[in-house]
Amino acid sequence: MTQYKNINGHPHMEYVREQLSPEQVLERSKNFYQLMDQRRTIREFETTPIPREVIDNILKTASTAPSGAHKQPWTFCLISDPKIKKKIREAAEEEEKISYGSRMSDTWKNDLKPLGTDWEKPFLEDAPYLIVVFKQSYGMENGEKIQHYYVNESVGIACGFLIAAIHQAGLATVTHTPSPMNFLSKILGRPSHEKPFLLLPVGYAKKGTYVPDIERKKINDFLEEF
Ligand code: IYR
Repeated sequence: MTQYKNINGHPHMEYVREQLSPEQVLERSKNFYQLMDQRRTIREFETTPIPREVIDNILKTASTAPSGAHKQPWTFCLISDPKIKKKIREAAEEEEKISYGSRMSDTWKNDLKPLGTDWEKPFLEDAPYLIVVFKQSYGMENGEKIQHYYVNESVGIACGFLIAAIHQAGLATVTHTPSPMNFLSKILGRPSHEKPFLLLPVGYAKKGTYVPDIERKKINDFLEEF
């Protein structure tokens, strides 16, 4: 039976944790690491449809993320309409052409060379779904402003959960950040308190696609222990 008590006049319920042996904890930590270590950023997708229920599960997973004062300061826009995907691709490529042509420094472009990126973004039409994540600088309820906290941190964590859920389901994505991104607010008709944060195409990785042969930092290279 779930136990309840009041704290500051608000209902709290007892948190019952899963009972696992130390061996099970070790096994689960290892399995999850091995799964996540297989994740790669994918830039070429199959057009194969994905059941809507899968996408809903992925989105619901993202929305389990912790957030400042539990304000959940995010809106996820889900796009499958080919006409809107085309509009987004055209607008993104227009910006990216300028970025790669003149806005990005030579150092930046050099840093991207190993990844093989360019201004062309066919994945914005090929992937069956696009998810555009908006951060809410503040909330709006019945015409009233609601204060939000740690918005970037909260939305960033939700995006991390989203990317993990996409990978865990056997699907792929790329964290696309066309800059500037305000065309997304216009195309999707978002209110002014919402700002575009990240664009993620979701689909199956294209058969025969290639990813850069890069290494991840080893634990001793990113960990400082005290
Ligand atoms: N937004 C551009 C450029 C780009 C920037 C970084 I930093 C990357 O890691 C990858 C790409 C694009 O999406 O191509």
